[in-house]
Amino acid sequence: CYDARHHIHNSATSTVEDQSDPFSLVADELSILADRLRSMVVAEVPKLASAAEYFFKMGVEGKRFRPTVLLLMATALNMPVSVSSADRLSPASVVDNLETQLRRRQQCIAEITEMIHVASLLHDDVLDDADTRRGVCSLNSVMGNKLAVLAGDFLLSRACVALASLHNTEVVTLLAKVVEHLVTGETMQMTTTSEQRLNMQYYMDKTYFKTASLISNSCKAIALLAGQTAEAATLAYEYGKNLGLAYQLIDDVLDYTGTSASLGKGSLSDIRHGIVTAPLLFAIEEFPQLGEVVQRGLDNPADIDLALDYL
Ligand code: GRG
Repeated sequence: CYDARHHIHNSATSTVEDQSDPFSLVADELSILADRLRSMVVAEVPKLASAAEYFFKMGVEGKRFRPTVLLLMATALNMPVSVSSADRLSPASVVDNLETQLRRRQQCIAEITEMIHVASLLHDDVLDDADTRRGVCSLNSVMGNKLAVLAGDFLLSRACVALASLHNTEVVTLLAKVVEHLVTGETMQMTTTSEQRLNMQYYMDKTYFKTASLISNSCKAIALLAGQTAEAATLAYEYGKNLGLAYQLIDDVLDYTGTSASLGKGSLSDIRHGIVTAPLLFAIEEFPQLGEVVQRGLDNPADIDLALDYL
């Protein structure tokens, strides 16, 4: 994760396209995305404006993983725009224009996805009472929980307006449903019973809702806008789903292995909140006695230390 953050800042300033660095392939578009996000979060009430702008204007950009994947997928899937026989006689600039419009619509999906993602981070930090995010103080710790929740709502509203501007009901439905999935995943995490917390399938379902749904459905949206077949759109969805699941699994491992500096937030936060993720579930498969410790609830610091000894 740290490397990705490092890459993105290098890419944005690099003029040489490095074919082996996916971030650099879309560096120009990522910089347009940053500008557009800044211009889209202007609110009329100054307090709300400064809250909503917190992450977009401070240069605290995160890794931009989702927009990068989406822009790369657009590059891979866009076919030459088909033109009617009348248009075929038109100058090449007409075709260029259609291709530019398609790309712009796909960039809009990347912006919407990042706004939904940041809205979920703002709410998540309130729910977790987290004081650090993206290596700086979380918005809730600087401006309070109430403004952080409202700033998240504001970003969601801006995402909805941008979504509506695409005039594509299927894409609107896909991304609207993702917000429900994010809420579902978070609720599953908050209400896990002692039986569910040791169940790998429950963890994977929660991980789909919490992380993979946004990536998979936005990948599908990119394919649909590109005019791909339903089969190809489903493949784009499956690709995004597996990538999203892998991304969360790695994130969960890094919570154990990373440092606060490399993570941009505190480490060991899952186990300290009693949240059981993949590293612990795999360790329980190897050491069943660890399952008993985890089943007790991890409310006790001594149990957390005991569990960490097994990892
Ligand atoms: C208001 C949309 C909305 C949702 C409310 C709080 C909540 C329901 C959902 C939280 C979902 C959540 C925080 C999932 C974790 C996803 C995840 C892997 C976050 C970290 O993503 P990175 O590493 O972060 O891409 P950066 O900062 O780099 O963007």
